[in-house]
Amino acid sequence: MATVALLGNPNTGKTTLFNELTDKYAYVGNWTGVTVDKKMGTLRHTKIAVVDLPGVYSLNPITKDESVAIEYLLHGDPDLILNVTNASQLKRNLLLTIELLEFGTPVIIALNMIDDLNRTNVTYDLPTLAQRLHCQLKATNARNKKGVAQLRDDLVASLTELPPAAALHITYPTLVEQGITQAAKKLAAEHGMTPDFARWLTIQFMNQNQTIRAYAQAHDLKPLLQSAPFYDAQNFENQIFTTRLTFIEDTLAAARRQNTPTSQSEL
Ligand code: GDP
Ligand code: K
Ligand code: MG
Repeated sequence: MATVALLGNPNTGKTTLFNELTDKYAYVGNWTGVTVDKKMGTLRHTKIAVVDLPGVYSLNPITKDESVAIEYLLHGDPDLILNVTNASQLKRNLLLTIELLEFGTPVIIALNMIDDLNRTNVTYDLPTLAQRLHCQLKATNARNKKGVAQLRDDLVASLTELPPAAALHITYPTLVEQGITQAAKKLAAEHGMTPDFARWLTIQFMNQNQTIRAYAQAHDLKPLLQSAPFYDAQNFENQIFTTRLTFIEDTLAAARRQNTPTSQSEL
């Protein structure tokens, strides 16, 4: 049975959306040894499982609560990620989105709280965002149940009909990029990983993700990753962060439009 995982920053409306998308749910505790509950349900009128996870700002966990998201990606094997965002705070929200898009599992973005954005004079052209981010986006107002039925249909369609989009590949600064590419190639060849997962893992490892460091240790990947020529690259984390932020700013600038009284008015 297919599984959809809800992931996003705290307070973006994940649980509200989860409640609107599902018709029955249960709490499942103590999952992979983490004491935080995750909430599981089934997508209305389907047998597709939906999982609500604690909100995070990045996949690099600081607390145990925050590690649930990345543990779920590593071990939960979701078929589709529903990335719930606050449409008025995309610049910050898309930092997590990039980490999810790099992971390689298909992503649909809910631009939730679209009612708040509609009260400003800014709107976004969804086809432009979709093209730049390599994924579908849907505007929703989970509190007023607007856009939720369409989102549900999109989730079903992308699990049953549509070919999955390729993972997002942001090109990082030259030395960092060369290092990532080289280590990811070796990981894929020597450890049977998909190229997308190998690339994602390398980036997360170099970005000091402690969960991924432990994963690399457990799977004996550390020597390979630490032998990469960029291992001592100065300010690796800074370069990754800055490149992602520039990508987000360019993406939002390309998609930004002046709001008119009629645009998206039904939401
Ligand atoms: P979570 O932390 O991501 O699970 O977020 P919640 O589902 O708990 O929602 C946080 C708050 O945002 C609650 O007060 C919700 O009622 C509110 N909320 C959720 N979706 C929307 C929306 O689309 N528009 C508005 N205005 N508020 C929303
Ligand atoms: K909350
Ligand atoms: Mg919640």
